Amino acid sequence: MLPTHLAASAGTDGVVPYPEHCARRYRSAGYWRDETLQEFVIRRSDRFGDRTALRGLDHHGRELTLTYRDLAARTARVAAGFAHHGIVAGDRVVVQLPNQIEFIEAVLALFRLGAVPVFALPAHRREVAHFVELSTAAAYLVPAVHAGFDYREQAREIRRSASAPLLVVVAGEPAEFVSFDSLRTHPPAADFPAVQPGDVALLQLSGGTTGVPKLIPRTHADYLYSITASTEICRIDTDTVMMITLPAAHNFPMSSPGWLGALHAGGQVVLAPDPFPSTVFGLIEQFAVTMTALVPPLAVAWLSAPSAAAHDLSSLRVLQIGGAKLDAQLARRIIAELGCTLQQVFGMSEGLVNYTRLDDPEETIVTTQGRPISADDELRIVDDDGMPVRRGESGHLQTRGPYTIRGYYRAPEHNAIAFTEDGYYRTGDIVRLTPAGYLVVEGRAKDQINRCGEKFAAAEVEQVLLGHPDVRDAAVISVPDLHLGERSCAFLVSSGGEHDAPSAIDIRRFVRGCGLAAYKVPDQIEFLTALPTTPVGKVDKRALRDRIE
Ligand code: OOB
Repeated sequence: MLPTHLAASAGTDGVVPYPEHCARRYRSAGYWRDETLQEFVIRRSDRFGDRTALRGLDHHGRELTLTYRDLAARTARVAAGFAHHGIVAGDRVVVQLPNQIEFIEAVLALFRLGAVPVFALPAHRREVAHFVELSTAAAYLVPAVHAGFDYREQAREIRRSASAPLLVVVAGEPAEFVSFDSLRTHPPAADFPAVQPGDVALLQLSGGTTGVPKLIPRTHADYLYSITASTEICRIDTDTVMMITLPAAHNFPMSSPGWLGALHAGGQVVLAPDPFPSTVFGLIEQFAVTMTALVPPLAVAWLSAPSAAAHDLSSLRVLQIGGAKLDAQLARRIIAELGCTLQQVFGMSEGLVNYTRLDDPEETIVTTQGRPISADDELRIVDDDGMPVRRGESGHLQTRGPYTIRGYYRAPEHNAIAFTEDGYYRTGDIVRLTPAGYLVVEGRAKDQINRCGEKFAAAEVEQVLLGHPDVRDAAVISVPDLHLGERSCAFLVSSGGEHDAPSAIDIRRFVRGCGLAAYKVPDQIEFLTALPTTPVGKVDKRALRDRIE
């Protein structure tokens, strides 16, 4: 019999392991090391002690600067606080905090305990109940009120419907819940049961291509490899000042190389509470920020902001752009107008990350989405029948490697579709390879919307729309958009005929009322008498796209 804390571990249950011969190879090649995120903060503190680790606002709105030593001390207390409330190694804890000090503290404390953070975005609403259920979470961590939304109310609802007891911790006025501040009052715990490098360290969110987002189990060894290799590629060191502009819970600003990479290398992390020029330009100037990561629509907003000229942005050395396709013309403008090195990043929370290298020729940086981190990232580009295309031709990207998952968490049926029999992840992206081995993203085969870098499955919104009493049929597609990159457009067939169709406002209110994250509410709504179909009777989304164009 396993001790209880190991039996409950996310490392064994619902996770598709790497085949043993691959694991052996990744270890012997030095990718997977005998290191875990559990010791991360202690080792960094031993090495970088009094250097500044983190700047940002806490939930009181106070501006804090923490050294590596401060961060380790806080983490030890918060970990002890979680343990006091019964959280043990292997427990899943849904974390839904904005870019504030408590987010980093909580995540590092959970790693310390060997507990497994599940990363929700602040924008998620009814999705969170699903994450809690699917991960059988032991705890849920929220702000009190953020951007006008009371997360305690959401926690109450989730707790009412949850099938197991749920500890709720609030960074802010806690009401009937446990306050995050109280976790910090615990005497620091010296030790917790050791986790293994192959155990699951965290659960990331997938954009989703079907009904609801899937959870992505990343192990200590694979995640640390992607982080440390990324710090080398991006030349992160103690001089790096990394601003976290995107939500810190997203895989890109967390690990590519992100805040974990900056902390690993002894750099500084600056948390931006929001990504808008009015906030971030001041932070860049004040803290001499050297690097940050954006999605393309934000880069557009930065370039067109009148306040750019009023700030000294000259400290910015590298601007990473990823999460959605960057147009070559925009890429050229970024280089010319911001005067920094551009780095394109084509990555996915499931694993594979591609970077243009900092010393690549400008043409490569502008026109490609980079090449993989690892010599052992295996890429396969296939046609619709699964046959490899000729080199240089475009096709579906499949991948496996030392930091790409072999399956979603507790999702055997979906895994049978999303992964090939020989363990490749079907990315759903259409790409081609340049002669130099760089990837160019040409499009997407998956039925997903990538709005401002935030992805969601068309099917998730379609299901909600079909719940409207006056909607008989629904199809959601993505439409190119100047400001958002892509916007969503819902084509609806009303049950009462075209003249009795509900209004767009009514539809939007309905979708919001069902509790979907705001970014999933259709940007555009069109009514049709019937949806076009393909010869086999499926909704013809291509015809819908043509209609819009
Ligand atoms: C990142 O991760 P996810 O999981 O939010 O989204 C992954 C998907 C990719 O499969 C692709 O469809 C799209 O987002 N994508 C891009 C892209 N980067 C991501 N499409 C075109 N060009 C790009 N540069 O978005 C992510 C994770 C780690 C690092 C960077 C991005």
